[in-house]
Amino acid sequence: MTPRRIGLCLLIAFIGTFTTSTIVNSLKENSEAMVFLYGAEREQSEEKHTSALILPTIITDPLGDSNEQVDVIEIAGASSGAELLMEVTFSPDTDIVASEAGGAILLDLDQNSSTGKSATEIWFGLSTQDVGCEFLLSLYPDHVEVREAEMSTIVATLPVTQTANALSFSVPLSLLNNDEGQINVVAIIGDKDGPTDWAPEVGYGTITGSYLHFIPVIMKPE
Ligand SMILES: [Ca+2]
Ligand SMILES: [Ca+2]
Ligand SMILES: [Ca+2]
Repeated sequence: MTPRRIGLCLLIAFIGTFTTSTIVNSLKENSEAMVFLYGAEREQSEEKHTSALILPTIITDPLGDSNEQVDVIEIAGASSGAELLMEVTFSPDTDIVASEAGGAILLDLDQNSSTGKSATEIWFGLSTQDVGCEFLLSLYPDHVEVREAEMSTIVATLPVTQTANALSFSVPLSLLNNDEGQINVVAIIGDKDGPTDWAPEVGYGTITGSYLHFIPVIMKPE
């Protein structure tokens, strides 16, 4: 007999109505009950979905490749129609507060490395980090500064949510030249004394502009 599906619900929510901390905290607290996907709906399956994708991973970086204490391992990000949402995850032994972990996140809004500032023009970026950034984010444990890249002018200071080994935040796209949300990204991560890790060291990660959806949570009968 074909298993009867129960508990099928489809909630499509524009994330712009939530704050980042609400999203992240809610998803972490409800990871067993909620599947959070970004962009196009993925194929439904007969399996019970138990894993939660909080934000899509756009950059992974090796664990243990930093000579210093601050070691980034993942950057996740997505955009809704109104906001850029990001989360920077550090190694479990990174002490975010003691190290004053943070860094510079370079945003290539037009996805064109020949426009804007190159990574080498921004705080010890690498020549192999292939962006031309129009904006950058100066990340600290408790806040993030949105800077226009050309003159490094601060256009806004926004709150950061800190968890055990990650920092997350949201930036209204209205602060980023009303970008449509497709953005190439590289990061120069560091501590209070300087850079300690780069992500990625070659190329870039890409945030894809689309709406965020809650999609069906399908559960089999026990
Ligand atoms: Ca690393
Ligand atoms: Ca550019
Ligand atoms: Ca764009």
